[in-house]
Amino acid sequence: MSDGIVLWGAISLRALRVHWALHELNLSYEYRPIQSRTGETLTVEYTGHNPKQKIPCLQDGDFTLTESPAIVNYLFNAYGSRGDVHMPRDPEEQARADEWSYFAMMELDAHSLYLIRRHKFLPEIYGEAPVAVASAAEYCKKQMDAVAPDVAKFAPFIFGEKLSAADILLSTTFNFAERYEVEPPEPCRTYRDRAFARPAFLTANARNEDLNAS
Ligand SMILES: N[C@@H](CCC(=O)N[C@@H](CS)C(=O)NCC(=O)O)C(=O)O
Repeated sequence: MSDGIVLWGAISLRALRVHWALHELNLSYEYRPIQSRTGETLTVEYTGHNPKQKIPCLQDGDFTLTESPAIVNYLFNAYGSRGDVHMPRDPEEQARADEWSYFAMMELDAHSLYLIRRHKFLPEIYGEAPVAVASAAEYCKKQMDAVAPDVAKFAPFIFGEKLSAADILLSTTFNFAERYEVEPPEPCRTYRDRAFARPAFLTANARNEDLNAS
């Protein structure tokens, strides 16, 4: 039984964000476990859903959405009442959530980590660029060090006891950094570990690794 939601994307750190949001919100969904760089994102059918030919992609009835942060925020805004999660209560809280989300998506994910991913771990596709990789790693480390004192004050999440959409984006991005060999400072690792110990994360992580459609 599904809630009319379909998620495309498996074995992907960015698809994992969406699996996690769906599980936090107790939403059932159909799963299309297509992977990047297998040709599965290049089919005519999938390109019709996402012309960028990337994962993840979410369908909710007739509504189709790409970009993992947009999907996570959409799910929380549309279905926040289905989970025991934190929704920003006023413009200041929304601004704080945006600040952490854009920091994770831009300063860490887009500016630094995706560059490292492409030029250090996939050089056969994107080419080698050791100077750019070293510079991106240094930049990423500096940015994480800068926010570490604030992360140490999370109790235990950005807005307190309950997990928010911004926590999904931030904690998964600290994890990308570790995966791509840029060690996050201790408060960021502890925060990531707390978030990743949640039952919804563990179930979502197993689903993201599972290649059986359902
Ligand atoms: N900004 C996008 C990035 C999506 C993305 O780059 N996904 C990767 C997998 S994690 C992908 O599909 N790569 C395939 C490719 O670049 O061909 C998001 O956050 O959803």
